[in-house]
Amino acid sequence: MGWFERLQEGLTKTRQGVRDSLKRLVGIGPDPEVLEEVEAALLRADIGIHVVDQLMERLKSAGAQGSFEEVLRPVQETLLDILRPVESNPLTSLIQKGPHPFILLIVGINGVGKTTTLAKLGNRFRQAGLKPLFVAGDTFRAAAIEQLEIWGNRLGVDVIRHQQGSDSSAVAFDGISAAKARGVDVVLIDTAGRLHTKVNLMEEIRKMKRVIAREFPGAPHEILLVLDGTLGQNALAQAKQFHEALGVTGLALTKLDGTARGGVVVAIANELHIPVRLIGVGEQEEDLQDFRAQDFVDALLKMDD
Ligand SMILES: Nc1nc2c(ncn2[C@@H]2O[C@H](COP(=O)(O)OP(=O)(O)O)[C@@H](O)[C@H]2O)c(=O)[nH]1
Ligand SMILES: [Mg+2]
Repeated sequence: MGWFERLQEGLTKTRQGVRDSLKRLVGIGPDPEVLEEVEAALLRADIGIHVVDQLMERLKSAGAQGSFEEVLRPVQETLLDILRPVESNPLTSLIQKGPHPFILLIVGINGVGKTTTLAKLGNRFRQAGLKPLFVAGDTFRAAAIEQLEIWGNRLGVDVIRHQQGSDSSAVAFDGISAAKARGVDVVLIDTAGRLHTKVNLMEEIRKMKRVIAREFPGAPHEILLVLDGTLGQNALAQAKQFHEALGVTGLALTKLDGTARGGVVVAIANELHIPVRLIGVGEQEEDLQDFRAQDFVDALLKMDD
């Protein structure tokens, strides 16, 4: 199955609910009862209350529609208007044109897919002819360091690591020194994501940021926040928190292959306007795609039937 099919399959429930309710608008115009159903279905799609309000305004003023395509059109247009501005150039081309080495810090809470996304990115950069370096900045758990080493071995990417429990800023510092010495093009720095000491976590990453900037002025060049697409509105809350604390420059939405809640991408785009760089659609190294607004809206609304 291709990535688009997987995304489309992941969004099946969301799409069916929205489509079934919208279909009832065909031929009858803005009937209040049907509109209420549409509103409920849109809310369940996790695109967020503000976007639902925008859509409802457009649907109410649309008048009677002769076909399903006509009913769908304003919905598609509204979603595209929100998602197009957060589409970005592929990270690979930003790195090829950008500072050297390009330093990328990956942040997010535990279990969202940071380490996996980092590995997938490393794989992709290598395929584009770039030389990546992994830095095991999640020093909190021994398993996290090991996980990154396994990926490094599998992909043939060097890993800079310290012992478990050591200072994450120190390993970031070493990573950058190593990158300069070894002619690395892009440094991917993993971080911890434990939640029970949230304030400390943000402090720790802020410190990493400072140490990185001291060692390489202007860096980190990208602070990539990884969000788990299955978390729905919780992902939006996390995005706000991380953005406020760290100044996020890009987003990766993971697990869109298995979720009914992927519509949250729309809510996040509408509220935070942070470029959405990537979507994760599986657990393997090739299961990472550049975010494309049109593809996403198609997966959210279109069906082959
Ligand atoms: N289905 C699916 N699973 C994913 C995706 N990204 C990551 N995972 C899985 O999510 C789990 C946690 O990932 P990990 O990278 O260790 O998260 P971290 O704690 O943020 O570093 C692992 O089992 C991954 O294989 C994705 O796009 N789709
Ligand atoms: Mg991890």
